[in-house]
Amino acid sequence: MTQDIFTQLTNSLVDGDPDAALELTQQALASGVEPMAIIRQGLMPGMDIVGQKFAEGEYFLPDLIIAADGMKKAMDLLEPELRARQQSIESAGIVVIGTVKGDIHEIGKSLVATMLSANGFTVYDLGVDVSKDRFIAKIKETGANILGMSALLTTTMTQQREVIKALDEAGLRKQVKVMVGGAPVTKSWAEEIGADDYAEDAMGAVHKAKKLVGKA
Ligand code: B12
Repeated sequence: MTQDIFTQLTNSLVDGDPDAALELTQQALASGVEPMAIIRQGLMPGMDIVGQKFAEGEYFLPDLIIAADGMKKAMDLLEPELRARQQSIESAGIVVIGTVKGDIHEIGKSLVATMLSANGFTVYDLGVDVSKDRFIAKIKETGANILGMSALLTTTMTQQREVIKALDEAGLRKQVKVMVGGAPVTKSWAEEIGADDYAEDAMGAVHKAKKLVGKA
């Protein structure tokens, strides 16, 4: 039964039916399926298939947009549920997060932001297409001790390096631990650009962030 709803959720994104994605998410929550399982086992496989079909030339940009719409509708429902399931006592740290300049992919970044905030971090989400100056200004303003940067395109990953350089130049590099992520980002890329860590997914990001501030 649960596997069945996961498959249907995956198909709703692949078939470009955002209303079905929303309805199935509602159904899954109502029947007690954990929100993180809905994301991991239902929605993310759908986005992966859509991405693959796009890369192979079978799907086009409108297909990506419709799938993203379905995922976002589902996430709007899931985010409050994710938050409600975690209790935070003291702030684990202050995080500034955003998707780098030139890149408008927001779903993964927002999921990481939600999970960090659900796990006790104070999170300032700058959204997408964030310039290095905006990252720097927000870190100065908030006294953040973690910076999270998302990049989904091989052409925008390089912005992560630029922001790290700018942090150095602004004398902020010692104050903030830098975490990078996004589909094309790897551990070796993180090392190459001098980031402190990388995580493959939102739960990994929470674990790594806690480690970076000595709370894990
Ligand atoms: C949805 C989507 C879009 C939507 C985005 C809508 C939105 N509001 O976000 C739209 C339609 C706008 C879009 C546009 C484009 N896209 Co697009 N898109 C995707 C798609 C299908 C899914 C991305 C997604 O949301 N995944 C689900 C989330 C939950 O996963 P995630 O983002 O990977 O995030 C997880 C981890 O990476 C990690 N993570 C993410 N961020 C961070 C940050 C930190 C700090 C940490 C620690 C971890 C972390 O944790 C997250 C949660 O688990 C991917 C394919 C794919 N499978 O990735 C292509 C993909 C990323 N897009 C691609 C392309 C080419 C484009 C366009 C250039 C297409 C075009 N010709 O215009 C444009 C670029 C626009 C721009 N300037 O940014 C390519 C990139 C190829 C490359 N290697 O560079 C991909 C890989 C598709 C493909 N296979 O070809 N896209």
